Amino acid sequence: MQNLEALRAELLASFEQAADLAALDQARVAALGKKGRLTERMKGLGTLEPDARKAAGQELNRLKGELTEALDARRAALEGGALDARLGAEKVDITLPVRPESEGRIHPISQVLDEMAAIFGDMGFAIVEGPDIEDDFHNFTALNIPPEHPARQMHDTFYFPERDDGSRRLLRTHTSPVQIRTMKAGEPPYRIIAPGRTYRCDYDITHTPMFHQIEGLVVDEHTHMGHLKGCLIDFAKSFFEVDNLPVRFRPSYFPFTEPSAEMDIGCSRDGGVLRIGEGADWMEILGCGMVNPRVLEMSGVDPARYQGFAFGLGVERSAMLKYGIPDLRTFYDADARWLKHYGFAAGDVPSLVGGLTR
Ligand code: 2NM
Repeated sequence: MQNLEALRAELLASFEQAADLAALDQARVAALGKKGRLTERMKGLGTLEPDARKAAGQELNRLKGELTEALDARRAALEGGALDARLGAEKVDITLPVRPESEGRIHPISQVLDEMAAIFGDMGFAIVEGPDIEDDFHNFTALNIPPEHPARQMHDTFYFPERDDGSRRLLRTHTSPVQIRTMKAGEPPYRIIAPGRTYRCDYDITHTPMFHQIEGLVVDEHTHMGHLKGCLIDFAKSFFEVDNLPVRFRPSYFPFTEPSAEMDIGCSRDGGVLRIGEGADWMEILGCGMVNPRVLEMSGVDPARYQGFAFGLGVERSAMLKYGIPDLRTFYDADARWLKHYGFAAGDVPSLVGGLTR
């Protein structure tokens, strides 16, 4: 057995030199296979005297164990190297469309909802959702809308059939019931926006029976009209991407706020083209006000301790103004050419860091 050490070195070297898994397997067969170099040595043990055979057998077995370990280690290294090489060679651009020929577009409503969520999210608002099917209390009563109010009439609100107890459920006519539910569910302070679908029994050139709103609510111990103005002015500048946007607040009336106001932004309509942020004209963009103490009370919030502001705006109308879409009814025609023209590329997710629109 004097040249066992030489065989060991030779076989170990043959494993190390194997450049890939196939070459390593060849080296394994040449060493440990049926007719391998080590196997041949083991077969030769039978010709030895018993004492010598025992010692030589132990030596060969030890070497076999060592070679098997070396093989495993080299195999693991080659496998790892193969994976590294594959990872290095294969590149996947996860920002590409799933199919290069993909023509999908983000609908302007989704785009504007995402933009508004980015703006209010950046100001610290949480986004809250609620059911489309509501009851009288959350949609009307808690909002201080009296029983004889025209909004409650059959021809303005979609009602479901009467139930056994005489109550009727309805499709929410605004997202305000989400604010009511939020107030009833937890303690102030609240700082939320409620985006979503709303329904009114109306269809003409400026109304569709389903449309979208975003409403906001901020309630704390010392929230005041200055907060309302600062928040909504910042929002409008950010949304319309105009730094010195002219704004004004006009007194208005809503049952759920007192005082109430409507917010206008400056614009021009010279030659029939609307330009936002310049000129002598005004354009109404949203309604707002200080939450009526009666609304706070009906929602379980102590009006002697807390006060706040709320606002609401139409998403379709905002999209039309910002992106120059002339006809409301085209939003829901499901016309692929319209969507290709007015839609947005997937992956262009609005953020204040990247710019709302690129
Ligand atoms: C508007 C205008 C003004 C409003 C009020 C509330 C609530 F639930 F807090 F009382 N939510 N939304 C509100 C206030 C909505 O839409 C034009």
